[in-house]
Amino acid sequence: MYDLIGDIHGHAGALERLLATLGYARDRGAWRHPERRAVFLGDFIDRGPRIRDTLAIVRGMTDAGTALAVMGNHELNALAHATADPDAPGEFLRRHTPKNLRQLQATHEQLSPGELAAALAWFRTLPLWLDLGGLRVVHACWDDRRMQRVGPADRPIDDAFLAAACSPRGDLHEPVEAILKGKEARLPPGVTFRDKDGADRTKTRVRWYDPPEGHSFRTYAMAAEPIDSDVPLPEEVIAAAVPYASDAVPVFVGHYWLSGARPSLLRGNVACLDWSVARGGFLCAYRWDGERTLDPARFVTAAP
Ligand SMILES: [Mn+2]
Repeated sequence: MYDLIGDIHGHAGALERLLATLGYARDRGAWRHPERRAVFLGDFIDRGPRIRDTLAIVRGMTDAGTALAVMGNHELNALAHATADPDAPGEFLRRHTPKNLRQLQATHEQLSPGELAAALAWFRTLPLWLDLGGLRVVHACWDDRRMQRVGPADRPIDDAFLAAACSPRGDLHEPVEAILKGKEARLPPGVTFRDKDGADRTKTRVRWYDPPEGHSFRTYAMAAEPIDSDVPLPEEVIAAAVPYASDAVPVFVGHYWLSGARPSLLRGNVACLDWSVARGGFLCAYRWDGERTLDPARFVTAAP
């Protein structure tokens, strides 16, 4: 059985406390549990104080076979940041703008060039999602239609894939963005909201798991993005939606910077385990024992 663990972002102390609470102990170089395996939902790097130790713990566990892990958007961004853009000589697939450099700043400060290169080589081995039979794992959004376009979840993350996925003109850009960053809807004219960084946004992340019919922007936006608009969703948002079936096996995601005193489910078979450990929240796990309907009593948390 599996213990799902949300976005860590360099908070190795919280990770060690969480693993200990879950019954894992360090033994022969890796954290292990006698009966269980951990599954990491991506976003290991950036922001937090102990990125090197976070990578050592997660990688030690995946190498030892005591954990699985999927790629987060921060890992994909780091790869794109370091990969030349074949269509723009001298440029990288992810441009080195001040905003993009800021996102990677803590990682660049804490890892030596050799450590960063080793981390990037490992990121290339991470699957984009995991279908484990009784449960599914993806960083931001499970969407069968887009996953079919991307190909097998363990396709090699080579430079050709990165160019197709990370260049806005690449033919895999739209599906990979949806899978690793979630789905967004452009807000009606004149409607904006202020995000946690103080920026005014003209798009909102949507509740991709729910059928969109009959919703307004207010009711279809993710809870962390309160949209003050009862305008119905436009046809193109409804047409592009691939909601997650309510009778499908549970799916676990990270990514969404949820906040609250304690974790809650998005739906009976959809759980987000990103409770903002890197911004005033906590690290969050879910102890899964095969249940088809998730149980909020199975969340386990650790303070940063
Ligand atoms: Mn994250």
